[in-house]
Amino acid sequence: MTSRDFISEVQNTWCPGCGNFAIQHTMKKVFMELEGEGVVPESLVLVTGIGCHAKIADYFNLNSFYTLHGRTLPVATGIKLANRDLTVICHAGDGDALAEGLDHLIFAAKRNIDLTVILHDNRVYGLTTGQYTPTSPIGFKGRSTPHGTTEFPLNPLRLMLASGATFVARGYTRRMPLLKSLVKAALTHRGFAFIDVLQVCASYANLTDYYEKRVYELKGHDTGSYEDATMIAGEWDYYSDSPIGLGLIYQKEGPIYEPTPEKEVLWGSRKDLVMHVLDSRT
Ligand SMILES: Cc1ncc(C[n+]2csc(CCOP(=O)(O)OP(=O)(O)O)c2C)c(N)n1
Ligand code: SF4
Ligand SMILES: [Mg+2]
Repeated sequence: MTSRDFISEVQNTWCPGCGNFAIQHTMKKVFMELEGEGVVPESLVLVTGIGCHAKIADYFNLNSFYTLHGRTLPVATGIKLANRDLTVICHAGDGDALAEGLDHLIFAAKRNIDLTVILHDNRVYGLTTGQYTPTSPIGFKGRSTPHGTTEFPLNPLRLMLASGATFVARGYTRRMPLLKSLVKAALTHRGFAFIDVLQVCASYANLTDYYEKRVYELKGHDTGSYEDATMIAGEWDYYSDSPIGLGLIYQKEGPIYEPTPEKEVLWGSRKDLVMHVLDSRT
C-alpha cells in the first residue's frame, strides 16, 4: 500500500484545525512503517466508539468496526480473543471510554488484554456539540454547563495505572513525532496499552494556548517503576497550572488474558500464576 491507499475516499468532515487530523496522519505514518517491516495491513483492525474521533474508521482503508458509543472495548476484546493474530487498535473518545464505557475500559486494563487504546481526549463531547466530559476542566462552559462545571476532572492515566494497564503514556496532537513513537511502541507492546492523547478540539474546547505553555517531554524516569509512574501521572491534575509531562509513563510485562491453544477462553498464560496463588493458600 502507498500512503494514498491507506486513506479512504470518504469525505472528511472534521472541522478545520481539529486535532483528529494529527492523529490520523500519525497513524498513517505508523501503518506505513509497520508495512515496511512486513506487517500486512489486513492484520490491523480499528475499533471506534461514536463521536468525532470515531470517523477515523471511515477515513482509513483498513478493517474496522464502528461500534456503539461506549462499547469500543468489549468489541475490541472480542475481536482480539477470536483472532490473536490481529493487531487491534481502539480509537476511543473521552466521553466514549471514560463516561458511558468506563467499566469496559477498567476491565480491559485489569485483564491486560493485548490491544491498544488511543484516547482522543479532546475533553468535550465534540460530535454532540460541546457538552462536558469526565476530563473537562472544572469551570468548563459548554452546552450543558453554561455557567461552568463544578466537577473536578478525572485523571485517566492514574485510573489506568490503578486498573492494571501495562503501558501508559500521554501524547499531544501538536507534538506529532513524539505521538508517533508512542503509538509505535504501544502497538508493539504485548498487553494493554493506553495512550491519553490531548487532542485539540478547535470548535468546542481549544486548549492549545493552555497546553503550549505547560507541555514538556518526560525524560529519565524509571518507566518500570509503578510508584514513579503514579507520581508523574498525578503531577498535572487536568486543570491546574502544573507542567504536563508527555511521553511513556509506565511499561511492564505481565500475563495477558488470552484463550489457551485449545481455544478455551480464560487462563492462558495466567494458568501458572493462578496455580501458584492457589498452592500458596493450601
Ligand atoms: C449509546 C449512546 N449514548 C449516547 C449517544 C450520543 N452521543 C453520540 S456521540 C456522543 C459524544 C461523543 O463524545 P466523545 O466520546 O468524547 O467523542 P468526540 O465526539 O469528542 O470525539 C454522545 C453522547 C449515542 N449515540 N449512543
Ligand atoms: S467538533 Fe471538535 S473534535 Fe469534532 S471535528 Fe470539530 S474540532 Fe474536531
Ligand atoms: Mg471527546
